[in-house]
Amino acid sequence: TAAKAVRSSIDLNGYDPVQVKLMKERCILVDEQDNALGAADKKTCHLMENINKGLLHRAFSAFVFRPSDGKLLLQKRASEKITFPDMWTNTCCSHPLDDFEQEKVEEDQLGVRVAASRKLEHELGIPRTQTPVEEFQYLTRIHYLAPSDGLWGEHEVDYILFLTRDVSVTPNLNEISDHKYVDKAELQAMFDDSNNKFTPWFKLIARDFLFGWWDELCNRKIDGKVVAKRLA
Ligand code: DMA
Ligand code: MN
Repeated sequence: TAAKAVRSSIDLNGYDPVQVKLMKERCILVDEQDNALGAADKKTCHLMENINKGLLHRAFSAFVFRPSDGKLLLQKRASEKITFPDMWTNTCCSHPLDDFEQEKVEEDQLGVRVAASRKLEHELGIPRTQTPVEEFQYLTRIHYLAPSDGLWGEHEVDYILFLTRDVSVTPNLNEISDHKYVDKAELQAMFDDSNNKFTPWFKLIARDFLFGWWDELCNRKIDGKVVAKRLA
């Protein structure tokens, strides 16, 4: 199997010790049809050497929108991150883990929903009560590959989840160095400013899904809240 062909002997000295520990998390390996094949640690999954041999794992990208104005919550990845540091990206990305029984459940995308709720709390300090798993709207899955710095990269089947909810943010500074809410024009202005760096998956998802979503947002307000649903 793919897992046998890979190695994980890269030296992690010199990286942030908290992030190094997180490299022991066990991701769910999948084939290109998202069939689960087993598990491998996060370090193994994110080495380009292994990715180039076809190693692929399951992930999610969560997008949290503010009900009052439909703005999207962005985060800037901390300098401590081993992959894609210091880049602006969507609210939260990570992986459902083989370490937790619940996060392996595929029915109704339960595993990735639970993982999204867990990581929104870990990275942004959003209490799990504010991210009920059934409220995430599942859009689609995308298969993509993106190098980070030569050594590291991503190769994932990525579940895209939208959530429209008021949330309280208490940043975990080991994970995120900044956060902000943006509307479509504000995000476009950020993209146009070459001083800003963005993760490759966020640029891709923004182009293919997010701008269209904002275009189709029903801006009619009910009880003072934007109805964040796609128009029929
Ligand atoms: C990995 O994100 C998932 C995607 C969709 C790129 P990440 O690097 O933020 O995950 P983690 O912080 O758990 O390593
Ligand atoms: Mn990954």
